[in-house]
Amino acid sequence: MLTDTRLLELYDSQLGSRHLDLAARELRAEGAGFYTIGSAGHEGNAAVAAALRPTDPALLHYRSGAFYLERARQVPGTDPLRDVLLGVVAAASEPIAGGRHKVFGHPKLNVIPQTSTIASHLPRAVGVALAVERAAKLGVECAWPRDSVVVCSFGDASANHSTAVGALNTAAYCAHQGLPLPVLFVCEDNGIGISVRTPSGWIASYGSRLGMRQFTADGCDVASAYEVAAEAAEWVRATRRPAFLHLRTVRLMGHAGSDAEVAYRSRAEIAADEERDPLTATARLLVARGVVTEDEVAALAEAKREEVRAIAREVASAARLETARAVMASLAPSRPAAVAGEAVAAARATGARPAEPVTLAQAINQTLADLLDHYPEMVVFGEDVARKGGVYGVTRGLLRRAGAGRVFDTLLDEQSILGLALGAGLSGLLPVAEIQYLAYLHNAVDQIRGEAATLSFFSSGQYRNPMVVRVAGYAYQKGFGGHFHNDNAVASLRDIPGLVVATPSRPDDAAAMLRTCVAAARADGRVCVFLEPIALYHTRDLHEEGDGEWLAPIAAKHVPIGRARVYGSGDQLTIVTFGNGLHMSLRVARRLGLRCRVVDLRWLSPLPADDLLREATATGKVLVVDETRRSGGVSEGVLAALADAGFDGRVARVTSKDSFVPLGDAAAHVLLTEDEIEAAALDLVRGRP
Ligand SMILES: Cc1ncc(C[n+]2csc(CCOP(=O)(O)OP(=O)(O)O)c2C)c(N)n1
Ligand SMILES: [Mg+2]
Repeated sequence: MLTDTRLLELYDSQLGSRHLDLAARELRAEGAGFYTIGSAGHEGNAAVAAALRPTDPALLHYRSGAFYLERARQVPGTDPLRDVLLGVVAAASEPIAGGRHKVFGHPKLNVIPQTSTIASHLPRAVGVALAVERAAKLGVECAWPRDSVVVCSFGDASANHSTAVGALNTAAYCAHQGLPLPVLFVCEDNGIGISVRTPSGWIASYGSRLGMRQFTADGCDVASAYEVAAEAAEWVRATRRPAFLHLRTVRLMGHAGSDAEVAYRSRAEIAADEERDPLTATARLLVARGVVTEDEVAALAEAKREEVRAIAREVASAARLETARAVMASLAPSRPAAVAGEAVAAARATGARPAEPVTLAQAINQTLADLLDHYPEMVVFGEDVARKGGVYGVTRGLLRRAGAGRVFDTLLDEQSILGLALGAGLSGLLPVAEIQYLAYLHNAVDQIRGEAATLSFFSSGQYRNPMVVRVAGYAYQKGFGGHFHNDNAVASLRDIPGLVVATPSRPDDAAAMLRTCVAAARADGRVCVFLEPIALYHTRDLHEEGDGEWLAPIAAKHVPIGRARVYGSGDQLTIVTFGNGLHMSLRVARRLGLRCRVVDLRWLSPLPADDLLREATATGKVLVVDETRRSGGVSEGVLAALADAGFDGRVARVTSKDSFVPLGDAAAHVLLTEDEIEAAALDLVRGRP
């Protein structure tokens, strides 16, 4: 049971949270604040913080203000009221996002900042919980204590998002198999999502529908909520199983400052919520227990109002982010020398490899094996990667080599695979996840776009989720699989700030580039997508059958991010390409007998702009050979890079069509062909338009 002192402290957190909401609206009215979504009515979540330890990683709902304050009480030297207000005014000195967003987050409090994309943090929460246990099993260092409980809160409407449903299902799936997964899901149920009501009883059985232990607490009664939350937290801590805490709350003061809820809620409904105001309930309890008098309780509220207002006045004029450079400083730390050092060390540690030439698939496979040997914290996972060794055999033998704790099959859900990488990277593991086909990345891409790539940005680099996501992609599978095994859509990756997109074409590059990506993840916390051309996995020859020119030995070297590779030094034409385009372009160049140089970009993001310009200028004629689509494809970026750099030579491009790829031989009608490359090359060299 909560002691009188603790009850008074929880009341203090609840009051602080409410007055932060009010101050945020005042700051908005004065034109100094930019965020008015508050926690009013949800202040019972202070009880959840009280039931947990400050070392338990927390991924919080945007209404978990009282949780944040109550947790900060447990950590000396923090100033949570100021933190939140600095966030509201987007001050550069705000301790987590540095003025980039208003979020609850603090490394000292183990509160990991979240995006505004509702439910997108649940897959990561599952990943963190799995990582806590996995790190212990592997004997590698973890960011959180061995007996942590991961807490993850969200709203009742958010519980319906497929991302939430997927993550909850993954948690239940793990528990069903006896895999330890210490996560406490807390649904802060105010019965509504902006203006849409949640059907009565929907959340009451949510966790139990999944076979999860469900706890129910009245968030408007902080004392009883604490009892339930403490029981739930202890149950998760002891059993290492996931649980679902249904915290019944009300929503006061509308969805946000700008929301006139009278438009969609009756006055009676609004009044009924006000009747259940959790602050009034705690005040009544304090008086009933004889801890304070009615006058004293009112004085406490007034004092808190003054305290918060005084800080609000101070922060209203705090310095904001002044330049693009300041805003972007935390996007993606990049220390090329450190990355090179890391990659070279990993390559050296491998020892000498027989200089026998291998295929692209073998090169990736052997490099993964070497890296698993070198990094005890590295884990490799995805659909079918372990027992089967991947659809194309790229991960074959890794399970036997590194064991089931480090190489494992996941369930069939790309959001969960990426969420696992997000949580694992954050917790200290080095995740190398696989997405089976590029076409299946798209339904989960927000886990890279919204989550992975923004964590450093929204935490001023204080949190990071290093990861390498291997994706099998591109077309040319001789008509097999249709669009879904031949997808060539890369636009949704190329515009993600800070994301590294690597695409190896040849075996030797694949090995070196994979080492670089893993090194960039480890040294700089980078998020790297490693896009592998399926059609080249087992390719051996280049010009003629049996020439073996697409095989190469794995050399112990590293490739800097954003550096191209150039074939030939001809002065007639520069062909710029990547992926399957390299194989086609080298063949065309030989057939035509032109004096060509062929540039393999190798990195689609960041593009190798310097190498590109140098090689373009060398001939003055550039043909971009791009197997992706004409619109939104890579060639647009290449042309723009040349134009930006002031290249004034001739430029042309050949691409695949703006189409999905059909099944069978019809695929050839929409995919870029060697004939098209040949014709365009000749036109450019002969000076035809
Ligand atoms: C993926 C996504 N879709 C839509 C929104 C816009 N949005 C913000 S909050 C919200 C309602 C959430 O309701 P609930 O989960 O019940 O949380 P509450 O605000 O009631 O605490 C919506 C639709 C969003 N942030 N993210
Ligand atoms: Mg709600």
